[in-house]
Amino acid sequence: MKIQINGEEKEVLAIWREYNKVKIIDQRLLPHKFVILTLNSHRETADAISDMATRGAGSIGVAGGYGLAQAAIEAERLSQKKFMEYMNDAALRLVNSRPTAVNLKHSVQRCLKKAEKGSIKERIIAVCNESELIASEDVTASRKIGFYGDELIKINSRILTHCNAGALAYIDQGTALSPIITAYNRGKEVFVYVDETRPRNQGAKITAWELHQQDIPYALIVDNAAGYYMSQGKIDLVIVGADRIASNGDVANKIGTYEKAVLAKENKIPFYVAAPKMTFDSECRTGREIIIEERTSDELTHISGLDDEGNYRSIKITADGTKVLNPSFDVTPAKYITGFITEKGILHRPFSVSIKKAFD
Ligand code: RUB
Repeated sequence: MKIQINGEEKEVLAIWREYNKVKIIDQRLLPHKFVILTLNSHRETADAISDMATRGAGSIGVAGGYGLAQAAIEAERLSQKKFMEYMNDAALRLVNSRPTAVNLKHSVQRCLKKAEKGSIKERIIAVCNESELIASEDVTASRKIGFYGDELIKINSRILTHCNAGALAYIDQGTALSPIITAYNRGKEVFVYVDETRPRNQGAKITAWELHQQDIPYALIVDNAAGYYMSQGKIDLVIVGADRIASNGDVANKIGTYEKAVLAKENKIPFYVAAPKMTFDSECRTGREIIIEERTSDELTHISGLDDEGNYRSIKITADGTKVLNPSFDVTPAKYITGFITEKGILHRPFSVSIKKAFD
């Protein structure tokens, strides 16, 4: 992703590894501060995932693989038995750092498998290589999702997206934003409606910033405005990302996605989910089996940003003792989804057949 920092154009990734250190863009501070964090151990990487310093299904998947590579290096001097104990413990810690996005589990499982055979040295190399393979597969999948999704975007399309499924969520062009970026770079005029995405405002803070960096025309809207614009005939297409997709096509994504999908159907607007193979969970039959992460109350009771003096602040917006419920994701039943934009092309109904055919 190309970004402007202090007037200088730079090419950066959301996450990368330098041997036993993981580097991430601290997404909690965007768009006001651009800070690269160094994570020195797999424990720090697990904490960065649960604190959402890095976020988005793809990025936390890559972080999980890199975390396991760190764990392998940390366990270098242990016996084979102790090495595996250490790796299993690290894998559990990483997988449990966030429960909903299945990319994390898939990535950690793949890397853990590489820790099972050979000398300790061979195992470390195999785990590190697998973690890099996952990151490079994401880049390829992101580009292919852009390529296939581009065909859905007509000249002057007005597209709604929810949360952030761009370069910060999934290297290197994102999932939901990748078709939009591809279409725009091929000369199609587009306009993006960006849901703010309460409570953490990933749309307002990250998606709007990413589109701005790429000069793609957009407007930020409050979450409650999507239905209004749909009913006015101002939205032609909805594209969102996903955190876990069940075998029947039910989709877990950021809280509020379900509402947008129902509204899209009511207004006869195509609703697409852009996601790679890693986000499809063949072990999960329907959306009912997906664990929905419940996050802390301060995400609703407080709001953060810059004050008039340019200082980063968190302020309380509710009365003391306010009771909060804060599910981070919801499940959109497959019946509301027009299709999946994947690295294997667009998947159509019946999804239980097309998903199996594409990825088995
Ligand atoms: C992120 C979110 C994104 C998906 C898709 O939630 O819901 O839409 O993860 O991302 P959070 P990707 O900010 O809570 O992690 O583009 O990586 O598939």
